[in-house]
Amino acid sequence: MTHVFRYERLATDGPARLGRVHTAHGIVDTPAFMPVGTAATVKAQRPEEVRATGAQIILGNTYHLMLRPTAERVAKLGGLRNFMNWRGPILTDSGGFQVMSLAKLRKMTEEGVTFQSHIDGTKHHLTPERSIEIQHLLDATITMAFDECTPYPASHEQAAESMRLSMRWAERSRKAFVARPGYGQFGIVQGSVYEDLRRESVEALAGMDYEGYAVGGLAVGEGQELMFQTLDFTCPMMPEDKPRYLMGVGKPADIVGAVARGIDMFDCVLPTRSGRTAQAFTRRGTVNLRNARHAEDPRPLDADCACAACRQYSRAYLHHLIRCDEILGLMLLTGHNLQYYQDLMRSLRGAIGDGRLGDFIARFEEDQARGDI
Ligand code: PRF
Ligand code: ZN
Repeated sequence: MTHVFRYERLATDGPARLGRVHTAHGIVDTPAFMPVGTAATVKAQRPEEVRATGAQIILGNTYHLMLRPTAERVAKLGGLRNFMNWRGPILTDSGGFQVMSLAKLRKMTEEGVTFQSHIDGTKHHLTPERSIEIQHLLDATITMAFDECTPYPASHEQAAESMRLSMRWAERSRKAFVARPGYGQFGIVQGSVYEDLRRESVEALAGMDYEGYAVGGLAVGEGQELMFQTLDFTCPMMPEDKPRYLMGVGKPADIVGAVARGIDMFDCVLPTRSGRTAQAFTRRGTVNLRNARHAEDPRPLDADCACAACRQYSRAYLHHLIRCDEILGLMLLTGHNLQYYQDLMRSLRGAIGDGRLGDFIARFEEDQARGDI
């Protein structure tokens, strides 16, 4: 076990990077996908199952855990890793993004945000200092700076004002961070789709010398083309010797395109939200298992997948479980989707290492376009 937080760049293929993040709680091979464990659980999966898919790091949420069971209680129980029995690094989001998407009666000032819990309506306050304190109480391996995710669309003036507030909050977040060996903090680049604002943001954050840098404010309705355009100019501005994390992304094709542009880390609820959508990700694109066409299909969901759902069950059975709202359906589908995402990341790492990312992407796009048969 290493005790220094460090990013090691092993190979590049164009802007894409193959690397390794060393942390107090283990190594993360990058490009990496972090399954989302919002409420101290990756929904419908035991931590050992999540690990078995190849995941080396998961994401936790300040917002949810501060409300239930509270950060102080998690701290008393040995931190989030002990509490949920995840034996690897955890990155926690800082809470502002979740307040804006979930909480009621939100009020934002220079100091921070005041809001009402979506659970019981109780009033709470989050500031950069309190967010970092909560993330420390959770014992997060990687804490995120407290920011405002600029809504889309935003005028240049709105985006500038929002980004500058995030940069003042980033300053306060960095001061509140208590450095320990193997732990790190990431700053979050904002600036919407404006090149000059992204540059101003990267420069402000680089001066604070974070252990890593995230790109925030994307995948908020701008569409894939504008997201890629923004990454095309933002990634080259970011420090080369630090990991780069694209927050809340995304669909498999978004991840592939972002990796090709120089992103190293991702998180997204898509593979684990499958319970609500019955959507399975496969090498031939997405499949909705609720669809009647699967009702008598004896084939596996994805013949090329090594997950339990694909090795042991038919599409017909998965379809049946989902139609009946059976818990096992959720478990199997989530396990498959997580396996698919981790297999994709492993393939991307292999392709970058071999200098054949271009070929891999051409093949990926062809397969996805072919569709499920
Ligand atoms: N900021 C934070 N968390 C986030 C985002 C952000 O901009 C996004 C945007 N896609 C997802 N999660 N702190
Ligand atoms: Zn599978």
